Amino acid sequence: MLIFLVHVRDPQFYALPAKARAKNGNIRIMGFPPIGIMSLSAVVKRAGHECVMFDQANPDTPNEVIIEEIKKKKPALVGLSFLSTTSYPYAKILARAIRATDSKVKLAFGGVFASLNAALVKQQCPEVDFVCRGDGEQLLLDLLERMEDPSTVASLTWAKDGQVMNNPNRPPERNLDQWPFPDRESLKLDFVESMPLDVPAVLSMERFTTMQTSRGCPWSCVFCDIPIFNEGKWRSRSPQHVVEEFKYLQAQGYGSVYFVDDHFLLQPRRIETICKGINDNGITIQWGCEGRVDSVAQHLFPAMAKAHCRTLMFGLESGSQKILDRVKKEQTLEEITTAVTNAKKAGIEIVHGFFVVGNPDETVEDMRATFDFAAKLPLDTFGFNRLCVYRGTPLWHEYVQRGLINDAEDWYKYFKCSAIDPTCLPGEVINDERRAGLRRLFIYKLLHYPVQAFRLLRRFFRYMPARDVIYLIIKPFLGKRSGATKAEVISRAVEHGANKDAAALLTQVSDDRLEYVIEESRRERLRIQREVDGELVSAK
Ligand code: B12
Ligand code: SF4
Repeated sequence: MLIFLVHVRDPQFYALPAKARAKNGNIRIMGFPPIGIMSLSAVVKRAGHECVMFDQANPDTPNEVIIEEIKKKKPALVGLSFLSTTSYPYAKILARAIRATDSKVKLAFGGVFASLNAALVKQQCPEVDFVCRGDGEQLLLDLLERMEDPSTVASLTWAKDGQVMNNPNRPPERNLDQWPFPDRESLKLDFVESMPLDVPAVLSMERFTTMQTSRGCPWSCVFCDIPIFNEGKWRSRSPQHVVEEFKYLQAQGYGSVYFVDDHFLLQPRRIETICKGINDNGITIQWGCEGRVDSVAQHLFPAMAKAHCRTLMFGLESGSQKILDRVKKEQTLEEITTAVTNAKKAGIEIVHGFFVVGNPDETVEDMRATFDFAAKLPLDTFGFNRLCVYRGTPLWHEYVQRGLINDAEDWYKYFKCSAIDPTCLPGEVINDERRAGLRRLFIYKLLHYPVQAFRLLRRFFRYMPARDVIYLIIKPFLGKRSGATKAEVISRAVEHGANKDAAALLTQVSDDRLEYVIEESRRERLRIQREVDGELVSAK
């Protein structure tokens, strides 16, 4: 069977570098590769099917081209894969456009958002035949076998005689080693390593890819839906399987890998074996991962550094214990300090802290404590996102109970908590405090960690236009009216207020307006891209 798989992207989260072609002719993208569809492509191809992938980050394959290809090649199934609430509007529009031109082709949705809202998605998008919940590997194989009567395909939501059917869940697959490595060869795209942070910086132009060595997380922070998606379980590939993939990637010329695992640091023995395997096999790829600060694997940070772990990212969230407890993070300020210090002492080059501001019950003093705490930690980089609430999380349930959210009407909307929760500070106050906090933090870092600050700036200047680096540094000092640089607008300026607001608002636009709004924003993005390309050409 011929299957099309499309990774539906939210344009805020990738960019085309100015020199857009790699030596091998592939288009170069700053961002993460679509590992979800790449994993599925490898699985269906091994089973003897044909598979064509499309990634919406590729300017050569906009919706119109995908639809033309569907008309021409008549695939048996088109799978649309998307991650989050903010990409759902784009997926809806594409699904409807496909259905408008082909009434027969089978359409499937998959990914975290679709999984957690399957029945509602099926009702709102009747043009989509199947909503696939959770892991897709075995599910897709089963579906391809039983597409005409999918009543026995576990974890599938579909409709029979106008009734939405939720087939029972399949148990989370424990044997992840059975699946082939993702199909990274079939997309004409090369990804370069952009900084996986909320700044539009590139830290290396090495050929970059992602890997998933484990799935899930057994904690239950109130704002996170990972434990729900994975039924509170953590599952992993064997260290040998991970090292084999590293060997393969090294042979393919990759220089940098980021693990999309939710908590890589969970099992010490596994980490130790992976690090040993990397060294024993002469692998030189630099890699990065995320984990919790209460990890019992911290004695292995030196071994990780020796095995080329270059980036370690922690979900630190807040510098106020009261707020850490409120969001049920189950970690202490002491644990944060210890983990960050241990990682730096071990020689890990970039230690990053993810923080959230705009939490329930957070006061101005709590926010100030967060920035002052972050300033004193030996972190190399940091990001301060506004807290948002997603359907399915414990915080969502709390908001429904408190009457702040109407589950039936709001399920597909993306809210900053401060927009709906009166126990949060107002948005303006949060933004003002964040700007002031960043100013204090920058000054503190320059005075107390000059070498670290210098190294970071040197990295920025190496890969970004000088004016953008300067802008990035002075932005917090410019006050409220500072806009984005052009490079920021077209890049992963995730935390640029206006972009984030636009992404959030798009989830609240009525279905009739969606198409128009998305088309307008696509045009604007293209215009900016052309303008920037034009400027770069004339500068040469
Ligand atoms: C890497 C990552 C990113 C990266 C890269 C995204 C990319 N384009 O590849 C970056 C940093 C850009 C990012 C940004 C954001 N992310 Co993010 N991200 C992740 C992360 C950590 C891993 C995703 C991943 O690669 N998984 C590995 C692959 C193999 O899994 P998968 O894609 O889910 O696919 C599997 C199944 O879902 C299924 N499947 C998927 N598609 C299909 C299709 C079919 C037909 C079938 C049958 C099956 C199927 O099969 C696959 C194999 O089993 C997840 C957490 C997580 N564990 O999922 C959060 C996560 C998806 N992100 C999240 C969020 C909120 C965001 C942002 C909105 C953050 C923000 N506020 O700015 C943005 C929006 C991004 C967007 N809309 O595109 C949330 C989503 C919550 C929600 N309900 O909306 C998650 C769940 C994290 C969390 N709990 O907060 N993200
Ligand atoms: S530790 Fe991280 S992945 Fe686990 S529930 Fe909390 S935020 Fe989610």
